[in-house]
Amino acid sequence: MADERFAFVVVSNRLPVDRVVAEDGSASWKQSPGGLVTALEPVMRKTEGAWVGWIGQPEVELAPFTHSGLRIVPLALTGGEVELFYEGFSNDTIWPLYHDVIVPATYHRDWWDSYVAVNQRFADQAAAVADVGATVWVHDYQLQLVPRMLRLARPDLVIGFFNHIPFPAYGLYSQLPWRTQIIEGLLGADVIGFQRVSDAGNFSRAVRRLLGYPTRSPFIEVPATDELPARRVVARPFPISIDVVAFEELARSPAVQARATQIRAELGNPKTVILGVDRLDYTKGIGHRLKAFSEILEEGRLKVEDVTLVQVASPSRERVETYKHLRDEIELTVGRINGDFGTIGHQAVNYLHHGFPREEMAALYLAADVMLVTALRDGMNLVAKEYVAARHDEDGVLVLSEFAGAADELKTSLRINPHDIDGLKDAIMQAVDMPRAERRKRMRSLRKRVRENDVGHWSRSFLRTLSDANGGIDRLGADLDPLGDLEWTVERVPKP
Ligand code: GDG
Repeated sequence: MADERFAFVVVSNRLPVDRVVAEDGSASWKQSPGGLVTALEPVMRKTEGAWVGWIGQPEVELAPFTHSGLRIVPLALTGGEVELFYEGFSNDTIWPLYHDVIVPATYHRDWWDSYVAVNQRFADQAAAVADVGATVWVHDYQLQLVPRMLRLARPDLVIGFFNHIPFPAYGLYSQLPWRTQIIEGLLGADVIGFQRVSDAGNFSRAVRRLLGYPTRSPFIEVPATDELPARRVVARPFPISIDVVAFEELARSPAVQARATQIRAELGNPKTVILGVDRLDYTKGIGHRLKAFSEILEEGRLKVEDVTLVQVASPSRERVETYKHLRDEIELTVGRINGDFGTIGHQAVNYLHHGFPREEMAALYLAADVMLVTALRDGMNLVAKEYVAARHDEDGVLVLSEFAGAADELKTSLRINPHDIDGLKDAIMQAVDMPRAERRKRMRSLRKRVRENDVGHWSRSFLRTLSDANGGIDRLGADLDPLGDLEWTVERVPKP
């Protein structure tokens, strides 16, 4: 491994494979189902790329290995680092701050020190495996310092960064004691990608306010310092998506369709099935949705015999205190609603606190007349896109929060403000009562949009922008989409 070098390196906190330890203690690897792997797989294979990341368990040191043709370079984290860098700074400082402080962000200097140290290790590992002039694509909020660290170590590299979560308005961002270091860290990249136009705008404003660099969207002019020459950085939106074809295929399979029918039957064949699918996270607005649903039942606008809300809340960050409280709160509310409105044969809310295979998710989407996405803040929300991709029958109604990135694209959904409980209730009723012709019309146009921008398009347009930012040399030799996508174009402007 010592001299293995790659032309394309992806760096993310978690690796795209999960380590499964059997009862006899033997370990094997399973590819995690995320769309990111699917999107990057063609480029990874073509370039024989490598993926640097953590395996998700503390204190496990592993040598690099190959899994289904992907070169995996694991990076070990100690128990202390998991606590300070991951659960602390990443998930209890940056995550709440970047999601508009729905819960207060916690600032601890020792968490920050660990964040710096771990980011440096990720950067060192990436620098060690990247070939001369390689393209390195760094992902997400856990690794915001890596682009600059990498550039200082390896000025020859082409560096991209994609932020999967929102970037907050300056009024909130300015709370962060290390706000300048983070901005400088990100500006080490050639291209910084965000989910929404507003996220890219918030970032450029933070650069102007904190560093005073000139910006002319999508460009940021970074002046020369003692350490680095002057550079032009691109900061713009690239709305992420899913593998639409694969998801639709799954939903079309006879087994999944049969399972969808069976799910409805198991629920007692109510007139309406409403569905929520989320990681159990305070950003997803699960409490708001439950409140709206219980008031609808209370006011008699729907009867428990006619409607069931299925809420999948997959376990998430269970060691972080805020998440423990959230779980208690949600489960108390579900219990109250079922106690108040349930009958012997009918449960108002079918609450499922566990993860499911993808086949079951697809069957749930097909079984649901109404899909509720009520996020208070969400980078994109892939669940909304999966629901649309699954509905090859052109039926079903998507109720979608305007605070989810997906709302920018999915304009014929019923868009709601989840804080406006009356508005949310009205939208749920509109969805329940919507005539078939209108459902079909709206779903058709959602499906057109989702098909136009699938995850392959997303990754190709990011990599195309990255190669354009470097004088248009397609060093990956990959088959990249031309730009001109999604209401957003980047002029080809020569580097200063
Ligand atoms: C972050 C950003 C952004 C959920 N439960 C199960 C399961 N899931 C799958 C869904 C979907 C994914 O997890 C969740 O994606 P989201 O986009 O909804 O949310 P985050 O996890 O918060 O993701 C988000 C995303 O990054 C990508 O950039 O959109 O805004 O927060 O694919 O289907 N999958 C299976 N079983 C479950 O129980 N198999």
